[in-house]
Amino acid sequence: MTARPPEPSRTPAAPAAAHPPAALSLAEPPAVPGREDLESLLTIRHFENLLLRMFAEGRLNGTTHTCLGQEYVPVSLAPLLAGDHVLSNHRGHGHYLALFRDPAGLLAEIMGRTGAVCSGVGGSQHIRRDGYLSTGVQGQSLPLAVGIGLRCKRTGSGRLAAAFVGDGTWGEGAVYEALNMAALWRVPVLVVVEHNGIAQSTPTHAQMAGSIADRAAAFGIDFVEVTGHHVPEIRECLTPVVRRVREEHRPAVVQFTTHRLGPHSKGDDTRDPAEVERLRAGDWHRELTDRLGAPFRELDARVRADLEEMAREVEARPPATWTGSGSADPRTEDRWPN
Ligand SMILES: Cc1ncc(C[n+]2csc(CCOP(=O)(O)OP(=O)(O)O)c2C)c(N)n1
Ligand SMILES: [Mg+2]
Repeated sequence: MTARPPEPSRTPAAPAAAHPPAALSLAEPPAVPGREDLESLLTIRHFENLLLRMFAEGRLNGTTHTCLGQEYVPVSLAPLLAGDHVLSNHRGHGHYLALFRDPAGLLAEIMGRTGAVCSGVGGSQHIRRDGYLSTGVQGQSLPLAVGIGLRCKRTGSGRLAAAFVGDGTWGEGAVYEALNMAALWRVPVLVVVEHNGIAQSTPTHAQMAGSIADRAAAFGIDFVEVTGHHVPEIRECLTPVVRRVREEHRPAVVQFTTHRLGPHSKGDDTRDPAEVERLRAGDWHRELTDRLGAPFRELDARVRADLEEMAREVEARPPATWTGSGSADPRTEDRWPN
């Protein structure tokens, strides 16, 4: 089963019929992602591996948080959120790459080289482009998303605000103030939770009482749990959920129950290697390699080689220069705050 339907919501104004269909019937075996999705998945996987290698080789400074194992989350959602406001977090490379397919702009940003998407002043965690904004401050994005979503509703723009957060971020009080306003004012906000069971080095069970589902229910907010990693099915399941947020202004929380395969940031994995190896056994990349064989391995090798080449080219560029605030970068169309 890929996704569990939401529990009945207690939002008073909402008729019961507004909820998603009870069960998603899955094709067996699961559908294979299309070419574009495969390329996005592999681009994110190899981009993140490349960053870890470059750090180990002393070619990168600062810090980074890779989304290894979680790549399918933003890839599933990207076409559903085209043109929307997307608020990302510290683990945001996959969110950015799935939406913009711009590994060179992101690497240049991380390295502070010409062509950087934010002129090199944002780095790994603070990216702004079109309606996309990331922050390394846990929980900061939710109040922002509610404000932006409210503006979307009032202007009738048809857009929504989606915020990606981790499970550990549910320890931040701002999350609950934001959920309260989102429910009360019927704001088109989609909260995407990447529940990887850990926050830095603290397992979720050691820091979270109850569940995210119950917390959403406390505010009468729709909740959906996604437990699989098959992009076409996840997208199909979430299409009506996103539509309801957008058109009926019903906030929703979608929890992806997922796995972090890499360290928290660069080399700080405190877990037992055997546990990580167990998680790797269920990785989408391993499954697609087994199922698709040679064509997948060829695509995998090509994407990886292209990124290596891109990295060499970006590394050789001169430093980025920042000319001040505003939308100097032609890629950044000013979509705020509509
Ligand atoms: C307000 C705030 N507190 C603490 C941190 C330090 N910090 C960075 S990531 C992280 C863990 C976040 O865990 P989770 O929300 O589960 O996301 P994950 O890293 O698992 O993707 C913490 C505590 C921060 N960035 N912001
Ligand atoms: Mg986490």
